[in-house]
Amino acid sequence: MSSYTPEALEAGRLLFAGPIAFERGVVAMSDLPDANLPEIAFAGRSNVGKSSLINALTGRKAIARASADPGRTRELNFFNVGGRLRLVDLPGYGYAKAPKSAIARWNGLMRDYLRGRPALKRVFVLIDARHGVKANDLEIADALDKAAVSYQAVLTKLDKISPAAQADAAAAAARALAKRPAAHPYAHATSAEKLIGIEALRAEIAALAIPAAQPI
Ligand SMILES: Nc1nc2c(ncn2[C@@H]2O[C@H](COP(=O)(O)OP(=O)(O)O)[C@@H](O)[C@H]2O)c(=O)[nH]1
Ligand SMILES: [Mg+2]
Repeated sequence: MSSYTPEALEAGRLLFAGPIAFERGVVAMSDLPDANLPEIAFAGRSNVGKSSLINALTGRKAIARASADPGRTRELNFFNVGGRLRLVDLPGYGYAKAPKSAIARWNGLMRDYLRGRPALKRVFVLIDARHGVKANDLEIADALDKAAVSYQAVLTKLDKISPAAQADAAAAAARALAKRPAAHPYAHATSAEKLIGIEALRAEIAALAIPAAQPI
């Protein structure tokens, strides 16, 4: 477990209480916004809960379109949080209702982004609490280790497993990534539906943002 000071939790609350806007959907590396803010990306299998988690963090119901139809997110979607950082909703990997050539193109774009983006400060690798770390999560972890991009497991849909299983699931996810060079040792555990673990994740994110402007 990891704990956050009241100051860190307040910094997280304040960051997400301010203005947040969808900035752009990117389909090619040439469309990326200027790398003038830290970026935090959300990666994970289709349907793992990426868009729902971004909605929960921002407290806005549909800023990132969540969908029961897996694989609908085909772009890198950038959200500007108070001019202090960007959240990036990545295309889901795994199942998608699309031709193989299109899937290969999104995967290529995602890999190029993950490998070659100096502004990228952390990748949250979302893991369904019911299913644990899968082979394609480990492929992403391998790519991030190679590129020396810091990443961290975030369990989703915690409400779908029993309270007794919840602590074990987080520990198992952390264990599955342990000893990998770029992996963060602590796994977050969240539910977008029941708003579990959201304050802690906001605090984690706020620590990576550029500092808030001080009132004069
Ligand atoms: N019970 C539960 N369902 C969730 C949670 N997060 C997402 N879902 C559901 O899982 C499905 C996929 O979510 P979505 O955010 O679109 O996944 P994405 O494809 O990774 O962006 C939707 O039906 C969501 O309502 C959660 O924390 N708890
Ligand atoms: Mg989505």
